[in-house]
Amino acid sequence: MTDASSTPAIPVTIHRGDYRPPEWQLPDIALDFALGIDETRVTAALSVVRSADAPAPLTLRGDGLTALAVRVDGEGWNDWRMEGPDLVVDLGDRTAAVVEVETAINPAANTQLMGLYASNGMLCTQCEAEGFRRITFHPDRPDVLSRYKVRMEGDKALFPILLSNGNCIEKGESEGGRHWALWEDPWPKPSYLFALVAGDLVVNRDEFVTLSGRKVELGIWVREGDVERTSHAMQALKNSMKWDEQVYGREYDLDLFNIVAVSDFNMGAMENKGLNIFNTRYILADPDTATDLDYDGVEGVVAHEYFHNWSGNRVTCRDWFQLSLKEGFTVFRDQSFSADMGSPAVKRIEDVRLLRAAQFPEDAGPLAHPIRPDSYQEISNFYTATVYNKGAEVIRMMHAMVGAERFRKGTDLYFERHDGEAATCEDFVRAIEDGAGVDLTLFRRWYEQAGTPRVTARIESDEDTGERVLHLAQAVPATPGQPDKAPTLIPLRIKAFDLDGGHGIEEERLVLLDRGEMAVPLGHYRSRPMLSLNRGFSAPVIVDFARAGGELAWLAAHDDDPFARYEALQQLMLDTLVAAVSGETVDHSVVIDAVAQTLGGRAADPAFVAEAVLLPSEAFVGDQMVVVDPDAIRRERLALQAAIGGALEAEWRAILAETPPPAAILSRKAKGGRRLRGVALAYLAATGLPDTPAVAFGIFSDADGMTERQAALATLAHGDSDERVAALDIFYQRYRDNPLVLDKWFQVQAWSLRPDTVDAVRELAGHPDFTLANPNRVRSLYGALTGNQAAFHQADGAGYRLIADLVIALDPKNPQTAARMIPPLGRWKRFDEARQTMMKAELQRILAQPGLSRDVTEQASKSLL
Ligand code: 0A1
Ligand code: ZN
Repeated sequence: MTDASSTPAIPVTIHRGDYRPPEWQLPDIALDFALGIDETRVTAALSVVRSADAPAPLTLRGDGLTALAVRVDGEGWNDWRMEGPDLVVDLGDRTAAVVEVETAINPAANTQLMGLYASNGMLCTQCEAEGFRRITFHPDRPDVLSRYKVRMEGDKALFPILLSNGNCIEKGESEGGRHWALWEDPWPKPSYLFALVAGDLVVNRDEFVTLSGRKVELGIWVREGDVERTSHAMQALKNSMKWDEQVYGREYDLDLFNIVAVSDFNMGAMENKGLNIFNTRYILADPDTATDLDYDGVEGVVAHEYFHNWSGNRVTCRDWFQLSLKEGFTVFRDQSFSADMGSPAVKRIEDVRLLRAAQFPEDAGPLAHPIRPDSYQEISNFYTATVYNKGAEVIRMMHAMVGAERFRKGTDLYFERHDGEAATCEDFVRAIEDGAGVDLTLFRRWYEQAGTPRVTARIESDEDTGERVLHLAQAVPATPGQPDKAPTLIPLRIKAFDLDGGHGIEEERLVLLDRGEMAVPLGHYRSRPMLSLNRGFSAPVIVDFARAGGELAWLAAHDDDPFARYEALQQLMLDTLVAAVSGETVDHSVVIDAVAQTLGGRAADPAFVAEAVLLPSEAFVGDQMVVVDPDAIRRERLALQAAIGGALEAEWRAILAETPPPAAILSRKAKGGRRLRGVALAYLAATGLPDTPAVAFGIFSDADGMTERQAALATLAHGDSDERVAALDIFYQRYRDNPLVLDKWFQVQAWSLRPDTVDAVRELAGHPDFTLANPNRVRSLYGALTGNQAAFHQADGAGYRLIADLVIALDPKNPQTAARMIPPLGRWKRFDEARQTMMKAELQRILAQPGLSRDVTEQASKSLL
């Protein structure tokens, strides 16, 4: 198998409407692996049962495979042929048979990291979405579920540990220093949940007793030397298991739950049944090497993969168009879990920030698609912020409309109805309707329509009677392939504050905006009430609401919903920045006063305060503009930062003068305290006061953990001091052998606000520690650059060129990761003509490459539309 030949760039479009049930079912599969790094022999025995009425050939999908032998019911079989990469076996009029196929694969040559591949001498698998067909011929579609028995044999010295799904039912030694193990998974599962790991690993063992008293053995497998860094992941796993019992009534269903961490992985982690495989980034954490945010990432991803055991594995997806069925729901579940483990308000702020940073731009660009897409060329391209994060928002809205108790009735019904099945998004919505007793007819449009709805709000006042009416209007913008949109059901939590007293403050209510325009009577007020709208971000929409002066500042200080307070202050900052970028003279004092006021609450909730006083990102400011001007945004944002930094210098210094909480303490308060110190340092440094590099270097040197150390390093990296050079060098020397920390070293340099960042990134790509073979490393350098708006959009187009060069170099090795670098180039419509021309030229240059993968072809060609 060679990687180049395995993904032909034939742009075949698959349509959701073309779904047909499978013609053959495969109730049982026995796999036999003779393991080797350069060659692994796979014998698959598929018991097949015809489900079609009439004889039909058995089509087994392959990707880069050759059939070395085919047998049917134990006999050599000649009635088969290759159709492109697939194996078609003619079984005549048989209705059942055992089809055996032998293949040989080369894990060491598998740089795509899909199927069976080698990573640091260990063998592991990644099968979602369509990687199983790179291991053996198989229908490889999620609606074909089988019980798996897996036997593997290999050199005991190279592969002392042999793992697969389910339980190990037998093992033994064989000749020539080899050994073997037999695993059996009693739960029928689709092929994308198959997993195998063989390597030299050590384990952190623990156990969990389920609600019904069953003992589950837990294991987190890592490389020697890493086991000390797995305790946070283990605690997160046990907390997740308990939470899913308490909140969703879901119990774990095997005697064993294993997690393996690998350093070469395309995504975050994978929920294979009973054998989750993780990017090391989401398992390993200790105070010296991981920041508080890294810790939260571990907790969230461990929970996410664990929750998939029910939302994804026990109930899986009928086809890949239903991906949000498992992903949107599971993200909602992991978000709720993390909120319960920490601060709900801060978690909501982080989730909304991510949605706005990653999903809103996607929904506004050429790659916009509904959470349940209608078509795709390469399914790997649809593991998107839309399917995951907007998908989670859609579930959250249903939760908000019916309340926790009725929502639980709905999910209970969903799991009961569809356990063991491959279901659809429609099945989920119907279960919520039936279980919770709600009509979601109109709400279903969230599954059909792409684009972020825009809600326009206006308060009409009758000065004589004091009556106030809120007028709401909604519009969903046109997106590729969807020129006309219909109104959908938008649940908006609102509250009106009466400043004149007397008439009493209204309780919060949930307004269901279920038509194009709607009037909501607010009651009688002597003066215009302060209106808090879309509280808690109850709907993933953009709100246009012209506010009276001072309203945002009042809400930032007084709203009783912390998210709404955050939102008001952000809007105030955003309005100020947009005005400044548009050339208006702005008065920074309103923002400064609001920041000062918010800082007053820092003792009670430092984490919230840290989030609230942070300036909106450059990209988010850009999203408010018709034509993004990256240089002006950079300039004005730095100016506002410096103004806040200077005006409140004493507070920032006071915060930094306090003794930081010890890094090993991970309480909400300790994490919040560190976060606020990072923000304080950034504000102070923005002033450019001469002592700030020394202050940052002091924090860097004194830090007893990575949160403070990285914050100080990132601040220094923006500047031009000797301390910058020294800190980068110290950091590198100290952590050069720790890949996850070295990623941070690349990342802070690519995030830098220095004007020479693009050149620095180009140079770092030639650093001996840089490699295209490791997706984390690629993201730490190039991913960070695309997130650095003014650098990526540097006026001479050097940033665009660098990303296009990367895509071209990476595509032959790892098309999935290469394709994920393209969307930033696809945002060209939002920029000036010169930048548009250069961005399009780079997309065209990519498309002109011969032998391009399907992944990159789809993303680059759609990005030009
Ligand atoms: N289902 C996983 C995501 C995932 C998807 C594709 C992969 O292939 C490289 C890997 C992981 C999740 O949601 O966590
Ligand atoms: Zn997932």
